[in-house]
Amino acid sequence: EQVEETYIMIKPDGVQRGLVGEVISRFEKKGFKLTGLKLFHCPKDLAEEHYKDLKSKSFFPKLIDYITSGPVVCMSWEGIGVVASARKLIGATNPLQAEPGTIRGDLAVQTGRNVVHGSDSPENGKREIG
Ligand code: DAT
Ligand code: MG
Repeated sequence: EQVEETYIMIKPDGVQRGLVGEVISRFEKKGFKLTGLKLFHCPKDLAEEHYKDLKSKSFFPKLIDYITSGPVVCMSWEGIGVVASARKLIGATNPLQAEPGTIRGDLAVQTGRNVVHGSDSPENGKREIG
């Protein structure tokens, strides 16, 4: 396991519902290091670039509308094995399938409103932080 960085984003529903502190707290308590943070209203073209791997999916237009619907909190987190570990802390994409104890398992119901994004590989971590 190596020191790496991942991109974590609190999505508009998470910001709107007042879950920013809760999400940050879980990564802090785990022991990861916050290396960057900003509140940001994502423009459409950047949202499409961020989710470019999903461009062919039927839900893509709704996903872009949702992610650009309000401010998000953009963060980079550093630590040993942080990319995979963050995905475990976040839980499964569908919150109804996410284990209790995970962010999505504890705090969300709908796939289209699943509170938080986490990079799925160290390469995508670098790309998404950029
Ligand atoms: P994850 O966010 O767990 O990495 P993903 O990369 O497959 O999941 O998809 C990105 C986001 O797109 C996901 O957080 C919510 C949305 N999404 C994925 N699958 C969906 C589906 N079947 N219906 C609606 N939205 C979906
Ligand atoms: Mg993903």
